[in-house]
Parts: sequence; structure tokens; C-alpha cells
Amino acid sequence: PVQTNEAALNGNGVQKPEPRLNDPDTLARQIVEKLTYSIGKNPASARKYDWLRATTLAVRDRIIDHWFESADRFAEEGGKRVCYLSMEFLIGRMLRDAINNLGLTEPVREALARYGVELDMIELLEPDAALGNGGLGRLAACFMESMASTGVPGYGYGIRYVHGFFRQEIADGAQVELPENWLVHGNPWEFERRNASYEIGFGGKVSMIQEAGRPARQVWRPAERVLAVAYDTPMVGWRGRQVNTLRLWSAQALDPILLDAFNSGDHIGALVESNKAEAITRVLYPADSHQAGQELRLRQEYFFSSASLQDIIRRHLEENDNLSNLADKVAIQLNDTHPAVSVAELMRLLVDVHGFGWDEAWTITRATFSYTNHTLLPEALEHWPIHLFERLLPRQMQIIYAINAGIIREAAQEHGYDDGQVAAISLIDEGNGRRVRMGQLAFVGSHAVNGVSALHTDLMKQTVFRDLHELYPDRIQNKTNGVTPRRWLMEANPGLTGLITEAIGPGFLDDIEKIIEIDDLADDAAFRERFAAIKRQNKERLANVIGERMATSVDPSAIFDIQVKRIHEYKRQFLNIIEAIALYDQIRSHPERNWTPRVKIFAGKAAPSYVQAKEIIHLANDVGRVINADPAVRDLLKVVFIPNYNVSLAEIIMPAADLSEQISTAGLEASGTGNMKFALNGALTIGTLDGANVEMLEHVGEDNIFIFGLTASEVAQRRREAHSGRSIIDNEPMLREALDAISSGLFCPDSPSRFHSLVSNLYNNDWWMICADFKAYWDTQRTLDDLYTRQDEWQAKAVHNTARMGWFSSDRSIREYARDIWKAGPGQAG
Ligand code: H2P
Repeated sequence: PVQTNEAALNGNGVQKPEPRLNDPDTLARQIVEKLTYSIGKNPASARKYDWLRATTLAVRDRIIDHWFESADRFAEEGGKRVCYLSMEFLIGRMLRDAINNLGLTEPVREALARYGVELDMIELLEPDAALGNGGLGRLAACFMESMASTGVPGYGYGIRYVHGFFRQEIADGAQVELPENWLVHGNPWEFERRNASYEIGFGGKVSMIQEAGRPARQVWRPAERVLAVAYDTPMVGWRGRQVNTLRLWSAQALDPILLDAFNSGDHIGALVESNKAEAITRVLYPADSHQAGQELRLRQEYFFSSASLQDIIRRHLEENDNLSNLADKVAIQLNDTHPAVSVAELMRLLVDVHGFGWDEAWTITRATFSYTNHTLLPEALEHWPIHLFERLLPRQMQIIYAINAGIIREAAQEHGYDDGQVAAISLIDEGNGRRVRMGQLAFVGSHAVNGVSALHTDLMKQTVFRDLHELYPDRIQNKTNGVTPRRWLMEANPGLTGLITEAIGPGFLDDIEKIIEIDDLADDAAFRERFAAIKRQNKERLANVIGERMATSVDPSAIFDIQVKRIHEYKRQFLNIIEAIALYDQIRSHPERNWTPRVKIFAGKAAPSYVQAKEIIHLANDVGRVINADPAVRDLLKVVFIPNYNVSLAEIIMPAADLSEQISTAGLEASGTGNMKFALNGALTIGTLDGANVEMLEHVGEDNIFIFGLTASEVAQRRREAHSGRSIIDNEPMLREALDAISSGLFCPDSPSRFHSLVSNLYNNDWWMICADFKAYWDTQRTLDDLYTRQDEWQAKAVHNTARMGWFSSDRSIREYARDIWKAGPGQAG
């Protein structure tokens, strides 16, 4: 029936769809309708996968209603939008998140049950959207969810990779990389937007043109052009209040086939252009804190930056007369330097295409952009060879030179900088075969630059950006990372969520900081017992996964001691493995002692070109094989490496941990976010004073976290002193014996020298302070062994961890960005 009352019309006077009811009857009817008319199956013949699709489509309809409402509301309010430019969005599965946030979990479960279908089973068939490598990409996904949950009108912009993060298998202990294929069955969450497509140029020439009556201007004539086509995915916030958009770009050739070539018999050549264009968005670079310096990477970066800016400008011009107020209406966040070329591209669009003068364009650009730095590792800071940059992006290169000239002039004339100081801030690194420094470009092109934890932000000021910080002392600020409690508590740990709801009511679901109300229950024996029972169930679930995937049995009453994250030397999985070997040795030599049973669990991927990281994976597997088969240690120690770590696996792992390993070399982990997920789910942390561990210590209190090892400044000091591991190893028998065991080939009799270089690095320089921190780490682990035997005390600390993690919600991070950097979202002028 057509309704004509006002409320049924949206702002443009268009008929609003009837609201869909959320009861199990209606849902069951609609799911079957989708099954029948969209998928062409009836309930009797439908397979699990068909049910997943039908359910997704029925849920999607509801999201679309909210999506339109959100869009209408922004349009009416005319407020400021936030555009989050990120090369990575590590989202994981979407169905559970969507139904949780819409409050549909139970009705959908019931609707499906009527057809004998289990929601928990079909959810598992959804592929992970793995468009990211690790923490950086997962942070972007948490931020998208939190923007929608806190009412910030946010647009994510990124790349629609056909192949996301590779699938990892372990063969004879070693990592093998296989292509990931998340789109093979299509992607029901996305909408292709043919009308939102833009041309992206590469190469070619720049020439000055002079038209009558106009100032001379530069015109770029690219040699190559490809098309960027938008695919939109709705991002549902908590309680469906707001739905934002993630817009991912896919590359296509302007001409799908060169017919001339085809007709003259060159059938392969006819497709060359199209293959070349599509290659841009074919694969995610599996490079985390590791420079991926290939030309294709720079193409990807420019491709998605330019498409996003063209889209932002088009939308702005639809709603405004011109671009001079761009910064009042849009805040663009650069997630790391991957989209930093945007600074030059926006200048090009403003000056060359929209006719702005240089100075005004520069003012707009700086007011619009802000930049987040995620790492201080020198090898991860992007810098592109000038010759490559110039060949691919000749006009942007000119613009970078011009920006640089302005900055240098300012530094020299207004601040009296000498040549050395100028070289330090220059956007061009002259010492290294001449390169464009993307960090410097992002910094100077932004009004705000942030680090991701307090310590990291301080170190940024002292190290990578020391000179620019001196020149612009107000620009750097801190925004400590956070994680979304919807995915990482409610969805991953429904048992614990239920217990907390029972204890303090559901208020913490809307305001996670209220979770502090369970803090006093740490003293309540009955509560602790139930808290522990939930942990136990979660451990059993993980034990089953380990049993199924790896045919290894682990005992859920042992300490589940877990380190999951990308494999990197600075994250020090190696230290953890050495401790496992030392423990193995001690258990064998002293079987009479009262050892606390422990299962050491590892998971994570190594960049395919990162040799040492792959050796570390191999070592973990080799050590596990020997220890797990040794009857002498029985169930006292197990070491397992679970293959193919991804978001979905993390959702099973986080709730199952007793102990969270956050043991990076101090000063090197920018923040960490796994640390927050574990603690929120009641794990105790063993960690260094690094990244957000420092703030976690402040929040949970020193009795509830286990900190060991050198501090960041001590690490820096030792590195200056050319520290090496040899003398420490000589004086520390446990460490020496563990290393001797590795070197002897005990764990790899087939190839005894396999790990020689890993070990000799420790003797020769111990760059990551593994030897330096070994003893403190060992001792702290034994304190934890002891504590675990006093379950009351352990569980009380676990409760305190969960209770005090509210601040580490990405809702809090987003509110801080909105207030201090973007000036957008609820309560902000705009
Ligand atoms: C990085 C940092 C982490 C940080 C995360 C998000 C690059 O993630 O190293 O310390 O928490 O960004 O800011 P990762 O190492 O997981 O790739």
C-alpha cells in the first residue's frame, strides 16, 4: 500500500520503504523468499552455502534501509564528513557483525532453526574479507565500525583486491603461501557503482600551456589511463543507528579489448592493456612493516588516492559552489604513508584542474589532511626512487619539488635552518640514490600528525620526525589505538558478555567504559568461578580447533599462553620459542619439580620475502614436533603453531587465552591492538614497556600485568654501545643450552644447520635484545606459573583486566580523532 503521510517520505520527498519487522517469522519468510527468488533453490534442495547467501541477502535489505536513512540525515545536516584513506581494511567476516549490531542474532538463529539450519554453522562458510596484513588494516576495520557506532559520518576508501592476504599452509614445518580467493562465489555485501568511476593516469608528459586571458598553467598528459570503479559495502554501527560506506576501488581498462589487435590475429596482445590495468587491484602486497618497493605498489597507492580524491571533490561540488570550503566539509585521514601521494594529487587537482592559486590550494590541502604514523622501523618508512616517481607521476613530482622548496624557504628564512637541518626535513632524500620521503610529504601536507600510543608518539617526536617536529611543534599529537568491543567481546565471547550483562545490566553494551562496574566482583568468589568457567569453555573450543586442524591434543586445564600476530623479529616470537626450549630442558632435567602445565600457542604469517621471519615459523613448528612427541614432558608442555591466522581464527583465540604475549623489543611496537583484545577477554599480559602496553599498565595497575625487560631508552642505549649477546649467553646457562639445542639440530635432524644464522645473530649483535631480556622474561614466566596454581588470585586479576579495558575501545579513539583532529561528528561544529 502506498503511504502518503509525511513520515513515509524522505528528505527528497521520495517514498521510504516500509520498515521490515525483525521477528523470527518475518525473517524466516524473507530468508526463504531470497532462497527462492534470488538463489533459485527451495528449502529442501538448498545447501548450507545457499542458506548463508539467502540469510545475508535478507539481512542486507535491512541494512540498506538504515543506510539510506544515514545518507539522508547527513545530507540534511550538511555536516562534515570524514574520509579514511587506507590501503588496508582487514575486516574478516561480516554476517555476524551485521546481525549483532542490528540486534538480529537471536531472531535469525530462530528463523533458520525452523528449517533445521544452524546459524553457527553457516556463518563459518563466509570467507574472511582479508584486505590487510595485520594491525594496521585491522585498526582501519575497527575504526570503520566505531565511526558508524559513534555517529561519525565516515567513508572508508581503499582497494578492492581480488586476492586478499595469502592463505598460509605449513608443509614440513615451513610456511607455504597460497592465493586467497574471497570473491570466487561473489560478494553479496558489495554494490558495484558504475556511475562512480574515474580515470586515473600514469606516465606521459607535462607541458605549460598559455590560453588567451588566463594565466599559464601546467597540463599533464598521461601516457596511460585506467578506470577506477567503485564498490560500496555498508558498515553497520551498533544498534544499526548509523550505516557508513566503505568504498573500494577496482581497476579496469578503458577498452576491455583492443579489437584491432584481436582482428589481426593477436589474441593475446588484444588483452594486454586490460590485464595490465586489472593487475593494479589484483593482489594485496603481503608486506607489513617491510618495504614493498615495487612499481606496482606505487601504482596501487596513486590509483586509490586519486580515485578517492576525485570522488570526494565530485561529491563536494554537488553540494557546494566551489572547493574553497573543502576543509570545512571534509576531513581526510591518511592511514600511514600509503596514501601520502594524495597531498600532491590534491594540489594538482586544485591548481591544474580547478584553477586555484598555489597558496590557497596549499592552505586547503593542509587543512583537509591529517596523517597517522604506525611504525618507526626505518625499513618500513616508504621512500620512492625519484626516477620511478618521475616516470610514473611526472606532474606530482613537480608539485612535490615545489612543496619542498616552500618548506625549505620557510625553514631557512624564518627559522635560520642550516644545510644539515634543511637536509633532515627535505622531502627528498639526497643521500640514498635520491628518493621521495613519503612520511615527510604526509607530515607537511597535514594539519595534524598522530602516533598510535603515548610512547610511540613521544618517540616519533624524538626520532623520525624530530626535525619536522621542531619546525612545527604543534602538529604531532597522540591518539592511542582501540578495538571495537562489538566484534572483540560481544561476538567473539558471547558467554562472557552474557555473564557481565547479568551482573551489571546491559548498559556497558552502549558505553563500554561502564564495564568497570564488574571490577569489584573480582572479590566475589561465585562471580570469579563463573568467569573462570567461561574461560574454560572458550579454551575447550580452541582445543577442539587445534585437535581438528593439527591433530594435536592439548589440555584445557593448562595455561594457554598465546602469541598471535605477524611474525617479525621485533615482535620476538623467537624469544618465546627459546623460553619454550629452556622450559623443555628444565622439565626434562627436573621432572620432580612441580611444573605448571602450559600450552604455548603461536599463529601468524611472515612476509614471503622475510627470510628470518620464515625461519622463526619453521623453528616454532620443528620445536613443537619434538616437544609434543616427547613422553618425558607428558602434558606439562606443548608448543603449537596454528596455520593461517586470520580475523576469524582470532575471534576464537582471543577469548581462550590465559596469558597474552606482548613481548616486542621496547620502542619498536607502535601500539599493538591484540594486547587490548586479549585483556578485554580476561587474559593477563606478559609484556615489555612498549606501545600501548604502557597505557594498559596505567589502567589495570601493576598488580594485574606482568612487565619485564629493558625500556625503550635502555634499548636505544645498548644499541649505541654496540651490544652483543655473546657475554650474556656465556653467563646464562639456560639460554646457552637452549641455543645449543637449536644449533645441534635437535629439532631439525634432517637439516641440522637450518637455524644457524638465527642463532649466530644472537651471538653477534642481538639487535632485538633477545639475550638481553631472556632472564627477566624467564623469571616472569615462572612467577606466572606460580600464580596460576592460585586460581583465585589469577581469576581476580583476569576480572580486573576485563573490567579496566573500557578505555581501549576504538569508540574512545574515534571520539578523540573526531574532537581533536577532524572536528566532525556528534557535538562538533561542521
Ligand atoms: C602496525 C603496528 C602496530 C599497531 C598497528 C595499528 C603497523 O601493525 O606495528 O603496533 O598497533 O599498526 O596502529 P602491525 O605490526 O600489526 O602490522
